[in-house]
Amino acid sequence: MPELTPGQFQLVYNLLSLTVATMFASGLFFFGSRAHVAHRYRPALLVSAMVVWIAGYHYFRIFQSWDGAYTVGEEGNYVASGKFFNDAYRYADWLITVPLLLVELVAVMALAKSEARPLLNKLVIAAILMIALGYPGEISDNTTTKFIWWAASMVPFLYIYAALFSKMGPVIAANPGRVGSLLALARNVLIVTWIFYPVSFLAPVLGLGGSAGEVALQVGYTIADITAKAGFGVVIYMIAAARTEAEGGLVEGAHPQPA
Ligand SMILES: *C/C=C(C)/C=C/C=C(C)/C=C/C1=C(C)CCCC1(C)C
Repeated sequence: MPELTPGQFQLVYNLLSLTVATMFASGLFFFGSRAHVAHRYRPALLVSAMVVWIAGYHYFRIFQSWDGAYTVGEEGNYVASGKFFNDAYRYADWLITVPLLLVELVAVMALAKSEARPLLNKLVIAAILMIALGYPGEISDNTTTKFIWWAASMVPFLYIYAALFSKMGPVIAANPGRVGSLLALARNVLIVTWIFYPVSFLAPVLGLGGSAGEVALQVGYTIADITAKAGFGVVIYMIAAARTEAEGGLVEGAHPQPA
């Protein structure tokens, strides 16, 4: 772990702490919002809640690990304590949450089962490959090794982008109005926020060495996670609500009244 100034250490420390709070709070919102959408879209909100709760747990562990990995040195700077900083929590988290984010998106696309299944299978396999191929590069200190695994991981990454464009285009076109524009927003939020990951991955090798590289990587991944999980979940909720309204609102009997 590179030596950090107090400001650098605290920036990451506070951001990790804020992320724990954001993830748990948004999970409560997604869970509670299920009652406002039609039955068909409730699983999408449940999955949104699961994603941010899983991430909240992992952020809590990353926060503890970050705190433990540093100690205050003689000159007041933060130096490695000798305890291991476990960055693998991120990859373990992504391995579960990235496929679930794709489940959320496909669920609100409201495709026929015969179309949704094969699409989801392809996306999930690509997502798992993308993360598994990135990990050996993440833990390597060798620039060439990092670039090789980065390039390998970019293949399934770009495949996911291509698949989303080709599959979502017709669905967006078939839903003029609010539902279509929200679906386009969900796709754009995904596409923009996911770019942060391969870029942050490269921060330590693209001129940002040492402490600045480590801080840029932690800040980049964390901001991306908040937007790609909590922010994305809000858009998924908006789509589910707009679809519910377009389909005639909550049907009678969805909320059984006490006799
Ligand atoms: C909530 C977590 C999300 C949405 C994580 C997404 C992660 C990626 C899109 C990661 C992509 C990577 C590459 C395309 C190349 C370098 C290695 C990765 C795994 C950082």
